[in-house]
Amino acid sequence: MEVSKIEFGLFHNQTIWQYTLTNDNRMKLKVMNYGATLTNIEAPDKQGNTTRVVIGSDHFHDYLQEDAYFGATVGRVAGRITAGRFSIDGTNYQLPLNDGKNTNHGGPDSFEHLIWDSHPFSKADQVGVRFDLFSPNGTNGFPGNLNISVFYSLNQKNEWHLHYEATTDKPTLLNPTNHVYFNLAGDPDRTVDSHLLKLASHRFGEIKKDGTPTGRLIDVADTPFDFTKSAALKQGFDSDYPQNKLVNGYDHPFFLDKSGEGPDAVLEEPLSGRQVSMTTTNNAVVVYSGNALSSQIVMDGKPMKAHLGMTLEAQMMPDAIHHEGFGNIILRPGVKYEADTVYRFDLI
Ligand code: G6D
Repeated sequence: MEVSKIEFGLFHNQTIWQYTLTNDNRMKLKVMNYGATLTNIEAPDKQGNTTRVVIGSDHFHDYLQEDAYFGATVGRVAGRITAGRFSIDGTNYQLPLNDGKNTNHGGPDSFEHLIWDSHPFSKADQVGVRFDLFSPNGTNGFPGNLNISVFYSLNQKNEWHLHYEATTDKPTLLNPTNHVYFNLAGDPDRTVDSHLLKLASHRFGEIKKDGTPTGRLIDVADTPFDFTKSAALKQGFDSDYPQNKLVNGYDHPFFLDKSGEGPDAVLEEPLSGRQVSMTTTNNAVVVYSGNALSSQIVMDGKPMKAHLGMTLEAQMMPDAIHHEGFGNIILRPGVKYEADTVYRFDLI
């Protein structure tokens, strides 16, 4: 196994480093210190061909023209916070509104646009990079001086492991995720329509027109949100089911059953034979099927289009601060935040 690095670009006169993590099974992970962002995953198909299986680019400047958070670390709070407002211990906070009347993904120019300190590491059973960020009190309106680290690692079991750690000196909100878009086909022209998804989730979060949760958890039975058995994404693409029509696909949190049996999510692409299984300590996974991707965004010379990739954003339920039962995302002084998500790549 190996970790190597190259100069990937310059941003505000600071060097952007791209690290390549390689294991002995021909799997590669590429990550950069801009946004602690995953820029590529290469994994073999059933014929042994390795190719890109996530949306990304080998050219740093592509990331400066896109607002789709490709592979980015998202925070302090992934997803929307209604009206960008919340209170903790009786103190009210107002965040900048960067998504209509709400705040999305931690507000403008957040984790995904910052340069993180990067520290490669190599252990007997894994190679990786630790990214560190200091987010000062008041950043985008969030209270507390926050120190956060994101550990990316790759092992010999073809597992991409994301480990998060954070501390704060004042009560604040924290609900980070990674915004990777998978497309396991390895063909940049093929959408994820025929990708098969299985989720260990019997309830999904209903959303409003503006993308914020209503607070209702809806049973997936007899809806295009039923992925309790493996099903093709396209069941929600041409559906007239109101929650699919609202967003032209999926842009929804799935509340995980946490039954303790098997992975929380399994995504498969039958032609290539590739499979990725996800397990997380979080209580939800947001499935966004790239509905808004358009040819205005070009990555690696390829124009984007709707449904060219889909996310499995492991996180606590969006807008949790406003909905009972969505989980706790308040981080307090003296508590060490920790979360883990593992994506394991196999062949069907
Ligand atoms: C859109 O509503 C979607 C989000 O879920 C997604 O994260 C973003 O595009 C990239 O805002």
